[in-house]
Order: sequence, then structure tokens, then C-alpha cells
Amino acid sequence: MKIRSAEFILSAATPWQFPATTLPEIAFAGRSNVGKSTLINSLLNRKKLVKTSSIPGKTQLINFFKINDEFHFVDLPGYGFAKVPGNVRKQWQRLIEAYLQERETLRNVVLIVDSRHGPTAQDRQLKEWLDHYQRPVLIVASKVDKLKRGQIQKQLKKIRQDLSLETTPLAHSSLQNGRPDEIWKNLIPRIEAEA
Ligand SMILES: Nc1nc2c(ncn2[C@@H]2O[C@H](COP(=O)(O)OP(=O)(O)OP(=O)(O)O)[C@@H](O)[C@H]2O)c(=O)[nH]1
Ligand SMILES: [Mg+2]
Repeated sequence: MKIRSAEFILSAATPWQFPATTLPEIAFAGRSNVGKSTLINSLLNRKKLVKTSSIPGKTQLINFFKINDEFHFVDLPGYGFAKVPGNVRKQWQRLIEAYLQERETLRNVVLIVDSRHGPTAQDRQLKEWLDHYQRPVLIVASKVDKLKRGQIQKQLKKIRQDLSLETTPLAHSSLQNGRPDEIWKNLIPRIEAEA
């Protein structure tokens, strides 16, 4: 995918702030600190379009980006961060669920799972929930650079089993040079599909 332009549109704290539904959307979900914002930057070959942080809980709002004036990338707030107060967590959950359930232009959810730990209970819950609402999901295993070579396949298999996937998840590392072509290969048909 040739990226001609990538711009931040807005951050939404409530569903009525979501931008008008015109362009197809790809959303990125996963637990806090798993590497969602970093993956968006590497797919777009931009270093700092999306803010990333070693401190979990960086992305607290739903952030919308417009790519090539053709589609949106949507960075969802991470879940499972223990230090967030319960009422804030509930509010995030409501916001994410409202987006995932109601967004008409949503074409695909990229669910990112940490390759070292495998899916958490919340990852499994989200996957089941997305299946229930018949939302297409692409599973990406992040941070594979943190695994020894021989462990990668084993961990991918574990993720496949834990989430009952029909295919092996895609492995990703933001430290590798070049663009994550395999992920693009899966996303492009979703973006180009008729609504
Ligand atoms: N080694 C390694 N570190 C990574 C990788 N991807 C992300 N990180 C690091 O993990 C930390 C969290 O990355 P983010 O992209 O901010 O994570 P996030 O999922 O957006 O987190 P929240 O916004 O809190 O939900 C940062 O310090 C990144 O540099 C990777 O593939 N390999
Ligand atoms: Mg983030």
C-alpha cells in the first residue's frame, strides 16, 4: 500500500463525536501496551503519527486517522490496565463497545495479542464478542522480537488454539525494518470490498 497521506482527524470520548461515516474503517484493538499505536505507525511507515508510550494506558480516547483520503485507521483505547479506576474503565468499555457494535463503516478489526503471553481472558472475550457481531477480525501477534526464534511458532500455535482460529495469526515486530506487508495483504481487500 502506497501511503500518500496520513493525518489525524479527531479524538472521540463519546459516540456522538465519531466522524461522519463515509470512508471504510480498520480498527486496532488489544490490551494496553500491546503495541496498537506502534503497529499503526509501522503500517503507515510514520514514526510519530500516533503517540506511543512505554506507560500503559496512553491511548484513552478513540483516535481517528485519515489515510490517502480513502480510508480511516482507528486506534482504540487499550483494555486490561489495572491502574485505571473502575468507573473510568467502565466508561472506556462502553465507548469501545459502542464503536465496535454500531459503526457502519467498520470493515475489519485488527486484534493485537502479545506474542510472549498469548491471549488474556479479555482478548478471548473480545474475540467471542466480535464473532457474535460478525465483525471480521485479523489477529496479529506483536513483539515477536522478544521471543527466541524457536519459540515463535509455538506461541503462534498457542494463540491459534486459545482463540479457536482457523488460521495461524500473523507475527509482527516493530523493530524489523521494512513494512508489514503480510498485514497489508489482509487489510487491502477489506478496505476495497463493497460495503
Ligand atoms: N520490542 C518491541 N517493543 C514494542 C513493539 N511494539 C510496541 N513496542 C513497545 O511497547 C510499548 C507500548 O506500545 P504502544 O504502541 O504505545 O502500545 P498501545 O497498545 O498503543 O498502548 P495503549 O495506548 O496504552 O493502549 C512502547 O514502549 C513500544 O515501543 C515491538 O514489536 N517490539
Ligand atoms: Mg496506544
